[in-house]
Amino acid sequence: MVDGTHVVYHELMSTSVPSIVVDNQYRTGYHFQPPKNWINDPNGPMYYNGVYHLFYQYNPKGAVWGNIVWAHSVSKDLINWIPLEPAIYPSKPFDINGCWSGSATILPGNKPAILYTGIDPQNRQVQNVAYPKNLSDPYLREWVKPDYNPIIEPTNGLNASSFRDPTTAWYGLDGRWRIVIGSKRKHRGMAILYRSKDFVHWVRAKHPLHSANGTGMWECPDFYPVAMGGELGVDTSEYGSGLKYVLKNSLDITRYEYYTLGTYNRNVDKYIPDGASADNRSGLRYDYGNFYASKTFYDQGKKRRILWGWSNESDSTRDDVSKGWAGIQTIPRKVWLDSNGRQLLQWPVEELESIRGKQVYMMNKKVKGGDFVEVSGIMTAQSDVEVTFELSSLAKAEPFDPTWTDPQKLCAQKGADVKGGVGPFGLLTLASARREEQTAVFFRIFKASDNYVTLMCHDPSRSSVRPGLYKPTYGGWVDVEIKKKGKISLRSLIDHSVVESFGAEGKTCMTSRVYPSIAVGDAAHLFVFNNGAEDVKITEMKAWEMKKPLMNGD
Ligand code: DQQ
Repeated sequence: MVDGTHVVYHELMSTSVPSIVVDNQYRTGYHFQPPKNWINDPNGPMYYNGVYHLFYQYNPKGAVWGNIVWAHSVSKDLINWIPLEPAIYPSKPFDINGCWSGSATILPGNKPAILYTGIDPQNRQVQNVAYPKNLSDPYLREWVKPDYNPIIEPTNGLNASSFRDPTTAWYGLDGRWRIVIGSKRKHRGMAILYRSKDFVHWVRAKHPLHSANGTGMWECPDFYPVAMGGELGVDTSEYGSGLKYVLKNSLDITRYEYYTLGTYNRNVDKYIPDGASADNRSGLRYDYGNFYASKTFYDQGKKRRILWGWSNESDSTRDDVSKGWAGIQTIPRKVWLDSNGRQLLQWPVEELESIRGKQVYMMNKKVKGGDFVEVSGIMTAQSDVEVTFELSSLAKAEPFDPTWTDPQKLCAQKGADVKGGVGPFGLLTLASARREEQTAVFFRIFKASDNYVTLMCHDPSRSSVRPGLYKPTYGGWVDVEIKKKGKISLRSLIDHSVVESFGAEGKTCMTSRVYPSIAVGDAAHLFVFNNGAEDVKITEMKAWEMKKPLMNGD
C-alpha cells in the first residue's frame, strides 16, 4: 500500500530497533545520518545566527517510513552535527497523523518561520506554520505551532491527498509573501501559488506559478533565483536584472527530480521555463542517481546557495529492519548557474575539505586501453577522490546513434566492462582486490555527425556479490566541449555504502547506494581504469582518506 508517496509497511512501522545496531558495515562515515531508524526528505534547512539547522523526515520508532516527525540537528560547519529533540511532531488536530515536508523562511526582524504539511484527522494534507519558542536559544530547540493553524486547507476543488510541501516564501513589491505548494490535477503537476500579507492569512492565486501536463504529482517544489555570472547565491526574495530562476520538482511518478531554468515575471506571478528547458523526464536533473525530495537554502553567512538531497537505501526493507536504519542525506552542495546559462553547477561545500586526512597523489600517469592502476596507501572505503583525465586522441571514438536519447539506458547497455573507443575510463570504487566487486564511475565519448557526445555513468552491476540486490545503472550527458578542452575531471565521494560523483567540475552529478560484501573496510580498493581503445592520461589525481566528523552523537 502506498500512502502519499512512501510505501507503508504497517507491520514494521513501529518495529522496535535492537539497541545494538545489527550490522555496521554499511553505515556511512561522513554523510548525514542519525544513529538509527528511517529518514527521508531534508526539511527547512536554514542558517540562523551562525548556526546551520537541518530538519528531516524521521520515524522515531523504526527503520521503515511511518510516524513521521521533523527531527532536528545543528551544525557550525555543515559537516559536524549535533542531534536535538524532534522540533515538530504530531500533537494537534492539524498534524495529528504526521508532520510532512516543508521549508524555512527568515522573516523581517530576523525571525525564522517554518511552513510544513500536517496530516489531519481526515488524512487531509493541510499547511501549518511554526515559530521558535525562544529566539535567544542558539539552537532553537523548541517550536510552537499557533492555534490558528492550519493556515491553508485543500478547499475549492484541490485534491486533499495531493497538496503538500510548501516552499520557502519570497516577498513581492506589493508587500505580500508568496509560496508554492506541490499538487496535481489529473496528470498535470502543479506549483500552486498562495499570497499573504501577514504569514497567517493566505489567499490562493488564480493561476499556479507553473504547471506541466503528464508529469503527475509535484512533490517538494523548490523555487529560487540564481545569479547570471559568478558563484554567489541569491536570497529567495531578491529580484532584478541579472537573475535567472530555478523551479525544481520531485516527480512522484518517476521518483526522480527535474529542474528548469527560466524567467519569473513578478507582476503576474508567472514562471516561464526557457525554450530548451523541459519539465519532464527529458529535463535537467541535479543528480542522475538516487537523490530525491531535495531542498536548497540561501546561506547568508557565506553568500551561497546550498542543496540537500535524500538518498534512500537500495537494499531490501528486510535489510533495513535488520540494519536498524535507512536513508542518508547527501553531502551539502553549493549550487550556482553555469556561465553558459544552460544548467546549474554543483560542488560539495568547501567545509568538507576540513575532514580530509591522509592523502595520495599521482601525476602524469598514462592508463593504456585495458589497464588498471591501483590507488593505494589510504583507506578508500571512506575517501574523497579528485582526478583529471587528458584524452590523447578522439580518433577512435565510437559513432553516436541519434536514437540514443536516454543516457541511463545507454549506460546500462554499455557498462564498464563493454570495451569502447574513447572510454569507458574512470574509477572503480569500493572494489575487491580481484574486482569481482566494484562500483564503476566513468565517461565514454562518442562521435556524432557534427560534434562529440560525452556520457557519464555509474555502473554498480558488480557492486556486490550478494544475490538479489537492486543495482540500477545511472547515466547523464555531460555538456562539455570535449574536443576543445581535451580533458575532463571527476570527483567521487566514497563512503562505505554510497558513491557520490561530480563530473566535469560539477556539470553532471550522480549518487548510488551499494552494499559490497567483500570490498568492505580495509578490503575496499580503488582503481583507475581504462577500457577504451585510446589511451588516457591522469594529469593529476588526489585522493584523501576522510575522517569521521561528529555525526549526531553516533
Ligand atoms: N515525503 C514527505 C512528503 C513528500 C514526500 C512525507 C517526498 O511531504 O511529498 O514523508 O519524499
